[in-house]
Amino acid sequence: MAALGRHIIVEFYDCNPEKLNDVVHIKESMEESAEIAGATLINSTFHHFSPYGVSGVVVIQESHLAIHTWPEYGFASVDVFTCGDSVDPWVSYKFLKEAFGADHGSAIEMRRGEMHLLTKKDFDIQKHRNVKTEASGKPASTNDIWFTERNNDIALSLRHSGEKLYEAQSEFQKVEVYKTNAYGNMLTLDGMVMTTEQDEYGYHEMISHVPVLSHPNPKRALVIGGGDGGTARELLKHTEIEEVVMVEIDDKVIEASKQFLPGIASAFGHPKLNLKIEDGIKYVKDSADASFDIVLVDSTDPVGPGEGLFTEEFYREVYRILTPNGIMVTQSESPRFNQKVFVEIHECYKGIYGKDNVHTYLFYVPTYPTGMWSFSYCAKGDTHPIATYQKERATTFMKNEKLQYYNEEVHRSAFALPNFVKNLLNIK
Ligand code: SPD
Repeated sequence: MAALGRHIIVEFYDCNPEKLNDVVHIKESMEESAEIAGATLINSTFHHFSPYGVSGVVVIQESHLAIHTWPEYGFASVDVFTCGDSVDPWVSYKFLKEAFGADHGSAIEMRRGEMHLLTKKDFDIQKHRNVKTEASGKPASTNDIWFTERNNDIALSLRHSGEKLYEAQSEFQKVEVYKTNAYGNMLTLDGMVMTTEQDEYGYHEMISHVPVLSHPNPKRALVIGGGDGGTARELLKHTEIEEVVMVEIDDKVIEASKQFLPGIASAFGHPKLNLKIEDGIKYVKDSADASFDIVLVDSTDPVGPGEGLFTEEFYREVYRILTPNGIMVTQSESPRFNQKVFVEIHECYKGIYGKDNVHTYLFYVPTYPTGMWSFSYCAKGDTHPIATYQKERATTFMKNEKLQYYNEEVHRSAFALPNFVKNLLNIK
């Protein structure tokens, strides 16, 4: 052989965008293309980037294959680098062109390590042979596949099994459930993490118990969104609440959660739960004045169907349907990850409820980018999350319910904001 290796640099055009955004499909195709070309797999690592794009590498005993995809352009760039005579990179090329549904492709081949330019060094190769590796035959291949949620500067990655437990493109969004290694099953909407089995309790306990235990007599609660069921589950632990109306726009979220997040979705079917599959914005608009004591906006992020839940018009309607002592709590994004939205919606709340009636609180959620997330407590009347918080009621409730995150100290301390957050919100 006149060179150590062959390297083909490939461009695939007009591919199927869905396929180029499917990390599992890409990983499997890249691995299979290596195997049929005669290569031996060592390991692979693949990342999906929210909302679109996949990068990955397959390490083979004979070098590597790498890919980067731009689903929005139907474009994939692929490198196939092989050493030795037993692997043909063009076999991988043909297979991948088919696998990505490419209309056309182009490639250039480079010879790597031209023999006439190389000089053998004084290096006793026998001395370095790893007898154990040779004796065991084929090296063990490892699986390394990651889900990544990111903005331009920050990302959070979770390793998963590569198996998608649920996948549906609903009228509103892409609904998926992955099996993660560290956090159990995970629900994502349009590539953004909504909840996982192992850390959901922080979000659901804090969005519910803080307002309910700060309200003197909560009877009717409304949840906007919250299709996984976790918020309703927590609200329904309060026996004084007579009815929880939950309005979720997307029945696929409920279907996926019932099937793959049964612990979170455990309150569906509860006699006090009045579940409505419809647009929450319209539901609020059509509701009577002063009809709910508690309104929880358990929304997605402000893109897709969640966008309208981050508008002044919607929050004014929520204010109208609250009883005089009513409380609205919204998920209000992250002070780091979504700083602009975080600041803007707080300004908006203050304009509606008054500066002294809006109280931001923080909680930790390891599976959301940056791990720091916020809720906003907005009081129509005189309730205050610390001053009117009912400590004894909270203690009894906590003991009975064996909560995993919420307790009375956490309730109070969640409102203690770091200086950088105070500065963002202009709090002295
Ligand atoms: N980036 C995640 C924003 C919060 C989304 N809502 C979570 C739903 C949990 N019930």
